[in-house]
Amino acid sequence: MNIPSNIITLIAGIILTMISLWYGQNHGLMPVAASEEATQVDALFNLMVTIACGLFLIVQGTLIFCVLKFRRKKGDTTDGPPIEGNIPLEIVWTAIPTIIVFVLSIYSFEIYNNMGGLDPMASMASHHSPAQHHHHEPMLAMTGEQSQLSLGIGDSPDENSNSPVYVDVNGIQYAWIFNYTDSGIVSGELRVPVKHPVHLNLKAGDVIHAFWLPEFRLKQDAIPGKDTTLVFTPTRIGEYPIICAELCGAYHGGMKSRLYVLSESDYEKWLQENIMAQSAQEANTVAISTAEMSDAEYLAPYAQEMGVNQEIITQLRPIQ
Ligand SMILES: [Cu+2]
Repeated sequence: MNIPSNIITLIAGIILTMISLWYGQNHGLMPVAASEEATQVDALFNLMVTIACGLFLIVQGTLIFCVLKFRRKKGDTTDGPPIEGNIPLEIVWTAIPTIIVFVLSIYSFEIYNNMGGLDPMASMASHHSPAQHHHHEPMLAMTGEQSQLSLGIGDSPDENSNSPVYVDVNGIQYAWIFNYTDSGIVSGELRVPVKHPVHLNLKAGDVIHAFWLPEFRLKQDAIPGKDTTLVFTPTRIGEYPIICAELCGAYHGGMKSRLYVLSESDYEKWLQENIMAQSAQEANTVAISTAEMSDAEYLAPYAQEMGVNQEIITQLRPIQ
């Protein structure tokens, strides 16, 4: 059997490429992708896995092939041939990694830009004014709160996108507190409607924390005294972990919360229920305020405890 070596090389190359392409799509290393951003990050990650798989097979394949093919024959005590340098080979193995690095850097830069990484100002400027979505005015033209510089991942302006949800996120040792700017709801868990852009404004109350959503492929630092932004669009209804990814103290490992992506109607329902619950709570707080109570109201719980008739207390007059 005498197959020309370049045919063998070609066949090996095809097999290697097919294995790499398959593994790049089927590595199973990532959790489910639950945001628009995740799809882009995964595309880059899959490309890197494909390349890494190909390189691994080439390097390890060559190594194993050489160990078997060029092993010392029995009784052979001669030296190997004195090979010194190979210019074309060196050019090839320098050029290929260079091209790979260029492709990956341009591609990842493109994705970062798509996700609004270079334009976090846009998300600040468009706060509560969707009409301005496409106007990237220079910083000097902005006034008031809009001039506040914010670092982070902004959004890619999209005319067809649904109305955004704005949430202030406060990271403290050891919890995340979510404050819905539009409805005033305060919660320890984040609930968002599916397919609506979510604008998070991150603050830290004590030390640096990091807001990490593995299923959304996003992570953003929460820095004391410096607001940061994170904008994403959930695409998949479900329950996902929120993890603090910055060692922030003794109970850093317990700084976890949940993110619930709800259908639009479920989200509306939750919003209404919580606005009602919150205003009922506020109403209760007012009633309990002792300054506004009559003496009878104030004494009622004590009287009951002491077995004093409610009617006697209503007879009480303030001392003149
Ligand atoms: Cu933390």
